[in-house]
Formats: sequence, structure tokens, C-alpha cells
Amino acid sequence: MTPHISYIGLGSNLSKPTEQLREALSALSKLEQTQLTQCSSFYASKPMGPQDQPDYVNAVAEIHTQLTAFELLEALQKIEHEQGRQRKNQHWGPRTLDLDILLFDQQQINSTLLTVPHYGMKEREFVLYPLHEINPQLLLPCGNSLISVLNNISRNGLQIIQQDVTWE
Ligand code: ROI
Repeated sequence: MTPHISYIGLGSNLSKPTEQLREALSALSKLEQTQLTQCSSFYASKPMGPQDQPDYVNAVAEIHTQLTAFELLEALQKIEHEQGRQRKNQHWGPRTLDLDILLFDQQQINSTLLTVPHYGMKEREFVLYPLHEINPQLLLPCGNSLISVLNNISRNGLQIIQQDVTWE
């Protein structure tokens, strides 16, 4: 069967964020029925939400998978928990590791467990720019091109901190 193509947003601002992302990539590369095919550079980004928290490290990965979107969600939550995900009670507060399904083929999923495309992605420079880096031609399920959405969003200080990211 032809695999699903999915884009995963990675984010961390606690407990050595760059290492959190590296470890998450290694775990993604070992997921059953899944190939990790691309990863963007690592970016430093200003926190969206309360400003009294550290800057984030963000990236976007592309995978090819035979899992369903719900199986993938479960697998990502397992990785988050294995990396000791901590989240303070604060709304939009700091976090050790977030793995978000941004896109899953051209599917639109609206369930209590999962919303795809990710509800916030079109407003988030730390998602749009890394995604554009690995797939500049991407069309979104809403019918707009990624580039047309990205052209309306400021970089907001977004900076590449590590290029040519590889995984074991
Ligand atoms: N802000 C940035 N810059 N990066 C994130 O990954 C991120 N994740 C979040 C909130 C708290 C919304 N802010 C973020 O969940």
C-alpha cells in the first residue's frame, strides 16, 4: 500500500530542547511501519503564549507511514511520555516535548482526540517556515498553497540554529 505522508511539528523549551528534539527524531526513525524521510533545520523561536518562559526550539519532520492518523497520534504520545514530558498547569506554558501531527496526506480530521490539519499551524511561524524548508511546493487541504499562507506571517525573530540535521 502507498504510505501516508505526514508532517510532524516538534517543539521544546525545557530540559535541553535541542537534545529533546534529537532524541525525538531518533524515536521517530524507529517507529514501526514508518520511515523518517526529512527533517528541517532546528529553529529558535519566541514563545507563543506567556512571554515569561524560555525560547523554544522547533522543527518539522516528514514521515511516510502505514499507520493510521490515530495510531500515529498514540505513537507520538508514547514518545512524549517516554521523554518525561512535563507540562506545568499554566495555559500555553513551557513543555519538555510536543509532537504534533500537522498534516496527514490531505485528510481533514475533526474528532475530540485529534484535529488535522493542526488547528494553529497557519498562524505559527515556527511551523510554517520549517515546513516550507522541507516542502516548498506544499498544498494545504484548505486549497491554499503553503507559500501563500507563509507570506502573511512574520518570522517574528525565528532563527536557524542548526542546519543539516541528521538522525541515527
Ligand atoms: N511557542 C513556540 N515558539 N514554539 C512552540 O512549539 C510552542 N508550543 C506551544 C505554545 C505554548 C503555544 N507556544 C509555543 O504549545
